[in-house]
Amino acid sequence: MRFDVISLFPEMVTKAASYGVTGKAIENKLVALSVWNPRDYTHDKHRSVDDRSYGGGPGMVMKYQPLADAVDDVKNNLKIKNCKVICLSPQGKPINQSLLSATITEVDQLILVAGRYEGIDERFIETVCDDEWSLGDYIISGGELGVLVIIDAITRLIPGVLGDENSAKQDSYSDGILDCPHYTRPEQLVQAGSVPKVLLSGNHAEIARWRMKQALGRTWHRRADLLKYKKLTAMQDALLEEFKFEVK
Ligand code: 9D3
Repeated sequence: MRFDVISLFPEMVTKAASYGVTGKAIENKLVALSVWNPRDYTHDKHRSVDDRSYGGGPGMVMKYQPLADAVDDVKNNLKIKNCKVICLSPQGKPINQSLLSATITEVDQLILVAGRYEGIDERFIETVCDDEWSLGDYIISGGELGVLVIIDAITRLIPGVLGDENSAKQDSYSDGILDCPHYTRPEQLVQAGSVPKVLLSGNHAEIARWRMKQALGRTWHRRADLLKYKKLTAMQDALLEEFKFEVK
């Protein structure tokens, strides 16, 4: 997978992506990341990437031409067949795991356009972008953090990126439900209590059963919306019923 990011703050993207799982994946050439600054595609003496909004009102709008020329440059340089241009904005469709896993099967290159200011000239979104994505219903200051979230989440899905220990299988095993609680040493904390007994039992079947029950129970408590369309196995149904009964 290749990520080509169009951003006015290139270092925000390259620096943040250089840590942890994404950083290793880049080092190991499992993903490629380049960032392109729209300011490098301006021709006026002030190198303007934004201008006032037609119709008036506060805030500046990102100009069509520097963004379109940056995207053209990426496409002409690399000529990758299965490429999508995605722009990040509060008006986009909210991303989720299934949108991202569908994307990785369809595409070898993502061109991610990070908006700044009040937004991007709508004609760029209509004619250059294939889709418009959002992080969700809250306001942040620009698209870069959205770009980083997408790069991180997609990189985790690439075979060979995660070790066997915390593999993508582990992630998808608990697909659509919340994770169970976790504990580490010491066994007892005077201020905070002790570790659930079953986890010390060495009975792996009982432990797996307890973990699934806790995962289902807290999903029911905290995120009932996730269970609404989720098909549970007969075993999961029984475990959740047990959990609910014990709560009452
Ligand atoms: C007054 C209207 N605002 C739009 C709802 C102005 C505005 C706020 C923030 C315009 C652009 C931005 C910058 N945000 C993003 O570029 C952004 C974003 C977000 O704010 N929330 C969730 N996902 C994303 S992805 C990019």
